[in-house]
Amino acid sequence: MSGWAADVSCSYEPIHIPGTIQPYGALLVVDPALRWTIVAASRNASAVLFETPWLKAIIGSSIAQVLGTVFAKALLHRFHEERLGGEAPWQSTLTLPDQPFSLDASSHSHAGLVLVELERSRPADQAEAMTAGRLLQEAIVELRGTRNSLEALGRVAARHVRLITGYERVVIYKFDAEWNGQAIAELKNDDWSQSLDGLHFPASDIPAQARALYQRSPMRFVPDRDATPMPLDADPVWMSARAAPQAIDLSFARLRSLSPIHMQYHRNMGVNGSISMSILHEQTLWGLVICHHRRPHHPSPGQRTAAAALTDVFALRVGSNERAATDQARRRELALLSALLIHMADAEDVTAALTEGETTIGNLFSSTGAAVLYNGTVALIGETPPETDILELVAWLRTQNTADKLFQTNALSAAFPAWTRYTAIASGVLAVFLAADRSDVLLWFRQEPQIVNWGGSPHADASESGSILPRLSFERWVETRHGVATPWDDWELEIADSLRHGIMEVVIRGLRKVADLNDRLRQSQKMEAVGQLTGGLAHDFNNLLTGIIGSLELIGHRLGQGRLADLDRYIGAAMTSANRAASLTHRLLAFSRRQTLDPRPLDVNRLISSMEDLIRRTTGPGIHVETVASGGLWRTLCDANQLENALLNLAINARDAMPEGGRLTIEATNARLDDDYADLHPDVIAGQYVAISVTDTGSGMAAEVKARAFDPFFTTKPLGQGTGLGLSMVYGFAKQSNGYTTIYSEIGQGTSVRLYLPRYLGKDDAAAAALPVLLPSSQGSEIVLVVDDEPVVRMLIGDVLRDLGYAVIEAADGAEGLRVLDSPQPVDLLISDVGLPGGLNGRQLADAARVGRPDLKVLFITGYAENAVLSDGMLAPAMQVMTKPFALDALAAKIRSMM
Ligand code: BLA
Repeated sequence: MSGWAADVSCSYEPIHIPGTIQPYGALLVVDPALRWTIVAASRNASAVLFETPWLKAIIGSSIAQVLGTVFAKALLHRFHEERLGGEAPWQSTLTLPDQPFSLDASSHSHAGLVLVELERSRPADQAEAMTAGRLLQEAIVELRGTRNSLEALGRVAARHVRLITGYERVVIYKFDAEWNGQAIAELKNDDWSQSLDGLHFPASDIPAQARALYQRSPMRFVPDRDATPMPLDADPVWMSARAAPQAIDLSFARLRSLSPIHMQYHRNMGVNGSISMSILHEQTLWGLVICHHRRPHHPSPGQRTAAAALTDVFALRVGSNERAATDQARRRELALLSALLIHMADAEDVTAALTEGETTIGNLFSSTGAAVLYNGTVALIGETPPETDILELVAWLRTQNTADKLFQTNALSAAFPAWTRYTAIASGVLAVFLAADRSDVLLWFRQEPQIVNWGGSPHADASESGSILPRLSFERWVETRHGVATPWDDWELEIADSLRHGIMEVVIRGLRKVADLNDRLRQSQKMEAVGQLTGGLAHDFNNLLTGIIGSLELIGHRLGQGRLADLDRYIGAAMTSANRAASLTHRLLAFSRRQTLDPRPLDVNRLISSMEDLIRRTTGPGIHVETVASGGLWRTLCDANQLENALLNLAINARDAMPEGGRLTIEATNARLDDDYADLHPDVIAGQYVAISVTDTGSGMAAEVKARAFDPFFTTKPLGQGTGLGLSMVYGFAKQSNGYTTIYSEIGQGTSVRLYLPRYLGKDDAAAAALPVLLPSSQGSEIVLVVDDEPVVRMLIGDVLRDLGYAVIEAADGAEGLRVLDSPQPVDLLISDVGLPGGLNGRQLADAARVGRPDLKVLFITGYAENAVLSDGMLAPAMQVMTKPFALDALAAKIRSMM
């Protein structure tokens, strides 16, 4: 029987026994609609709650009568604030009057009921929780410092979870795209010979309904596999009055019994006590941290909480690791794409451009082979089936999903059995049709992943009654798989589509100028720099997130304990971290945006010092960053964002030239290029400049490298590490700003790139002056028209303006705005979103308004995607742009400066 059939069959398996719990704690079920009466309870409730279990009626009492009013009030409060979700139950401790022990409570609401689970604290719990907290801290420090390798990170996490909880074996389990999984790390007792490390397990071992639950509910805990389940008793009157008298849903109860078939699995594996915790990455179940013990094992609540927190930190760290890995692969393919397109723009022959020379389409997508069918000819690269079979395949492909430009599968033989004999080299295929007639096509092939080490045979056994049973053995079971290749990634499909687009534009429509490619390439270069940045920042980001989550957790904890004294401190810490994270994101977005050129008088010292932090984070701890601001620095006129972009590119180059660490100096000084210098350099105009140098102590460049350093696409970085556009962009930017770029470099000493930007002598621009401390308020009663389709944004802007003393008129779209502007209504300033519904965008609105009101001042506010509307060069006079998101005081300052 195949694994797939088992997955379907297992997905009907009930994932717990309804109506029973594990006996290590007690469960109370409360109906909020019935005045918070306890309507059901586990049969052990009074034994767990009371030292002397006299016959106290629990069912039928209110939760306040049994657990006290303080607890009941807090519970009610959380319920009304909807802070009792099963995903994040409320953890608290309470002590009942006259009872010598305290209770650890976990409460959540689900399906209209509130479930309170109580576990008696043991004498050692408090001390164990303290130790667990300390160990958790150590674990986080080590996880932060671990290099970007999944296995290394997994081992660190597993080792610390084991230290914190005392389990004999901890496994990090990762799902693949088909929900099969692999134990990617294992730490265990030496005397336990069974090893799961590296083994794969089929999807049916953790079937779909279990995965769906684990995505929402973070932990499964079984202290004793063989404990006798404890039944739930319910008030029969209440039960029969239920609209649908079904069992109480225990999905999110931490005490719930686990599926019997899974307990059998543990018996077969020799496991008794266990915990598994969900590793969530971008809202999906990435994997599990699985803990095993051969005997019963009962870590305390504090230890479990610490292990869960560590799992979350691991998930964050893994998330950034995966992003970095994808970024790197994507950047490599982007560089190849750029090279292919350039190649294409110069070449006469499409097929030759794609298949000959150093870079061919065969280099893309880790393919075994590729083919180009163009203009009736066929060219093959790498390992492929013979031409006749390829023609047969293409004839079939042309009949598939005829509306799509791309076709892809990672299991070709299943759909096209004629190719079953080629699975060893072509079990996956990606096809890109160049035009709608499907005559021309590019193909890539992938081979199957050969061998899988399963933990026991993945082909489930059926019992006599036909139900599927867990396997008996977990020994290594080697399978050679046929007919399935690694799936094509979404971003690979995107790149394939860009290539198709590029070929159509460049060749088929005859646009052979490199200039036509510039826009696309500039954007891909930016994406590359963003990738670099993200890689560098993700780490920091996680630190910040940890700060936020940690503080919030502490706040939650203290609130739970009713300790309100020190909360300000944690709220402050969380806010600080959140603000820092927000400013990093903001930078990143500003950077990746297609910019509208907006040259302004600029204080370079200020710009450099505002970037210092970002540069330091990008270059990493091995590089000492120093910025030198000289007094009396002249101002210059340029686009601040482009200058930031240039400096960042230079810093990244410098970092790459100093793999062993070193010093990076950024310095701004006044400079005079005199006539002698201008005579020597024909393109230089003598005059006053602001000179910004970026100097490293790295490997330096040889003369021939230096000579070509500004050429587009010239790069010294290994294939895949850069498109080579960094320096040429810097060069282009300086030229555009009427300045120059020079390089001084010596092998073994370092490199210094210097940007000369012309001195600006004009009137000071208010926006570039020092930031105002107080919100500037209106002088008279000027009138502002605000056009934005987003009501919340419109309201916020309106409120700020009114606070400042302006009169405000609001409009929800371009047409409504234009009606106001076409009327005699005086308007001093138009503030408009660029992207507006209803056929008239902000730019068109402003242009239309200026026909009748040529002096109207306009402030555009734009989001990321809309900037292109403004991007054809510079803005008309008295028009300015602000990009969302912005701080409200920055908006106020901008408006004041325009009035
Ligand atoms: C649940 N199966 C699970 C869980 C794990 C595994 C970790 C989560 C519950 C827990 O915390 O124990 C599987 N455990 C593994 C794997 C490793 C491991 C792969 O240690 C390897 C390192 N299981 C079967 C078959 C069926 C099945 C054939 O093998 C179905 C017929 C079902 N597994 C099954 C069900 C659950 C489960 C129903 C849900 C248990 C529950 O949450 O109630």
